[in-house]
Amino acid sequence: MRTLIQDCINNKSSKTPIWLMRQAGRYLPEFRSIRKENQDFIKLCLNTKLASEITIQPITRFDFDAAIIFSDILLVPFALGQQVNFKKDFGPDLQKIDIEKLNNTKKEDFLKKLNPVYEIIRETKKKISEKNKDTIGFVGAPWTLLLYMLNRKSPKEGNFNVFPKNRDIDNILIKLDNFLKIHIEAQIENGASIIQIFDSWAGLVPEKDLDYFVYKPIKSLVDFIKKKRSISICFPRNIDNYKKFVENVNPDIINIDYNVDPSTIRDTIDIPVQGGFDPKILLQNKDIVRDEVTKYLKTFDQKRYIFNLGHGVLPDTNPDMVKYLVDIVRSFNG
Ligand code: 1CP
Repeated sequence: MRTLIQDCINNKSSKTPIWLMRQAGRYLPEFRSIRKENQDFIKLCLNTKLASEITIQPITRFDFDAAIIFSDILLVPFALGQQVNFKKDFGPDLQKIDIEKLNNTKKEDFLKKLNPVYEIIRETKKKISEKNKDTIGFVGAPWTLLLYMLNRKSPKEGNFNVFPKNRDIDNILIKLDNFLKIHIEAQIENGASIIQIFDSWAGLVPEKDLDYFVYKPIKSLVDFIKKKRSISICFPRNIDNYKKFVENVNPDIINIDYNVDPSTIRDTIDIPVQGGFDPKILLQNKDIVRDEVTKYLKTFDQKRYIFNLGHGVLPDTNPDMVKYLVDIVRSFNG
């Protein structure tokens, strides 16, 4: 049976599906209580029982149309031999890259390290099997992973050094392409019906380098997902020109950020669109939320649109507001 998202992108339903990036996360008290007892974030992502429970938490509360696996894009550098710590009030802290280790990583060892992720997908599928919802697996795009691997911390607030294109970079990108495909394939084989590719730092790439760092590497993954008969969603966050991205990469669904004008997107892009709603609006009062959500939905009325945010749910968001949001979206056209 097709899910609501699949019906939406095939033009078979006028109902707007909804799920939210970071729907499993710090705004939920039930997540925070597990997190408090599990200080090591990577370990938590690899704990089959807890990670599948966290994945389901927002489904139980809000009945979203898709469950995104509780995991992280930085598990790939971790499985390629680079140590990753998540430090409180700092973010990810990566050990210096060891090219030798990267070059010597074997497929079997990589898959063994990430095997809990695939079990989490199977567990999640089992738990929502009666609900006809999508299970979303994901990866970080090569550029965003490369950036974390070389910068060793978040590049937010200009906190990063530009690096030159050279043979080392070429080599890392080739390795990432290879191992991301292995990770994508295993997620699909274990039950992920959609793969979202997060290029969170695409906005930092200069126009002249977009082809090398963004379009080509992501297109390679999107083509692979197509070959596996799964669905791809791309989120090249803060990129200047989404239309050009879509023309070059041709994903099934494009996720937009909240800095772009949604009506321009609607008028210039023909493929299904996801997201875009500013997560900060959910910190306002209910009247504002209702007006803004309704305005957003009207912009995409009659179009193939999946409601989501232009970035993740903020930690200070009141879960009651998320419930309110879901009710507005569901009553808009149902
Ligand atoms: O309790 C905590 O401190 C952990 C916070 C947290 C969570 C809940 C992190 C640390 N990662 C996650 C889960 C996560 N990460 C998901 C789960 C599924 C869901 O959406 O519910 C997903 C899809 C991600 C993906 C991810 N991780 C991205 C891409 C999306 C984005 O936010 O731009 C990125 C960049 C990361 C790296 C990461 N993970 C966590 C942090 C603090 C960061 C760094 C962010 C930064 O550089 O500012």
